Amino acid sequence: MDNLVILKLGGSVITHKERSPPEINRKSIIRICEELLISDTPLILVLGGGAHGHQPAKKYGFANLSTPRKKRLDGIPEIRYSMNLLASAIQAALSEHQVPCIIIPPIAITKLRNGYIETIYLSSFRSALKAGITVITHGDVCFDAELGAAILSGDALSVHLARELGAKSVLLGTDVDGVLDDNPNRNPDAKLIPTIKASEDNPVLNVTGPSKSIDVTGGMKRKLKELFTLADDNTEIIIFNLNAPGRLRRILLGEPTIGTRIVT
Ligand code: IP8
Repeated sequence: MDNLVILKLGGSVITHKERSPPEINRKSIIRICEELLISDTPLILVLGGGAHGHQPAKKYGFANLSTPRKKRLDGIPEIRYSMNLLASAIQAALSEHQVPCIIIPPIAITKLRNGYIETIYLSSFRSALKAGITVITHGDVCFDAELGAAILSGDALSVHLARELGAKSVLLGTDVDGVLDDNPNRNPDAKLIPTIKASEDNPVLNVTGPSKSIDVTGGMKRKLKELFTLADDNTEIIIFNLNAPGRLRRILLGEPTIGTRIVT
């Protein structure tokens, strides 16, 4: 699909990641939905877990590969319930603007093995997009052939969808301006890198740190590694600050704005 846009809404932007029990950041969600209205291309929104995903995932030991199968399986209902609440909040906000949209939960269509995607059945994505319906999906807990259950990150899902469905753009909205030249947790003067060449030995992989709050799926380094596998001359890949009003809108309009582009 030539003009498909995949937009990841970072969990730290759409939830209050430090608040427990998890809370949805409604103000942020309303603004994002308003910025989205100028887009008339097929769109998949991929939600990060934020407080709703990462807090219960941590509780059931998903940050640790040695967590017993039984404990992981026990965590599924709570994580699923929490992610449903988050996805429904996005659907409600879009529906208020008469944007036709549905939620496709990954657990229903995904097989993982050792935390990696084995299969995702995508026919509902294709049919929905063809019918002009925006798809909301998200990082999720999924059944895993080896581990019982594992977390599928929104980043891994975005990259998989982009590859399989042939996306024009993959836009990753986070709570920082893009990729910085030092770990912002250690160095507050860390500077933005506007363009990064996708290569496994790019030294930038050594300076980017994990995210500031609870994150069972690995922060910026993992994000970059996933995106590097996607880079080619036809796919626009941008990491940008979704907390900064107007940047999403500018990107969707094709206007220059602050962020990091991944190129070949
Ligand atoms: O925030 C994680 O997705 P991410 C999803 O994109 C869960 O890494 C359920 C923790």
